[in-house]
Amino acid sequence: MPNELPPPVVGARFFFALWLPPAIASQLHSFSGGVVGRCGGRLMREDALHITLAFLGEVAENRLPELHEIAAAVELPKAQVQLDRVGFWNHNHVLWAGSKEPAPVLEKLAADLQKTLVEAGFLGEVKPFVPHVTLLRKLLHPGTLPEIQAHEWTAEEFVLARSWPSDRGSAYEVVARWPLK
Ligand code: 3AM
Repeated sequence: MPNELPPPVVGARFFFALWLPPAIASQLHSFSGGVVGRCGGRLMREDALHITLAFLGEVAENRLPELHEIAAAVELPKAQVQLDRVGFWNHNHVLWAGSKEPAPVLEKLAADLQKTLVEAGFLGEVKPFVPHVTLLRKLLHPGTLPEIQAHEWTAEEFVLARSWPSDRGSAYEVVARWPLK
């Protein structure tokens, strides 16, 4: 079914992403819940777990059809994704899951998509890409970083998602999907 334009949400910020398969999201969410119990932090919702490929910020309503056209025209390969390590960023207090060795095809996916978005004026520049899934926010002291069981899957689609502030932190919604070739 073709992607339809969603009803607007005021202040929504858009991004392209790979959404996690539900079974892997569930396991990572349980794992993260254990970390919150020991160390605090704010748990990401299980159905919001994703790998951001390109963050666009607010997009003018009248440019959304163009964004959809660009995404539909992009020929990107399916990507093998491996989540086999946990990391912590001090600067934003985020605990994340990522890859010890990110697959080059995954890095190319983000780079190609960002390049197309720069050419179309949706992005100012191609940003360095560190494939990761944010698990917890507002974590002050992670202690010794725990090991995770390795998870792997083949991403067969990428999505356009939007987020907006809500009472319980950011709300996330997938608004459109396109297959990887
Ligand atoms: O995938 P993660 O969780 O690392 O932090 C936001 C989230 O990243 C990030 O976009 C993703 C989807 O919301 N984000 C939010 N504001 C941003 C900004 N101004 C941003 N990334 C870059 N610049």
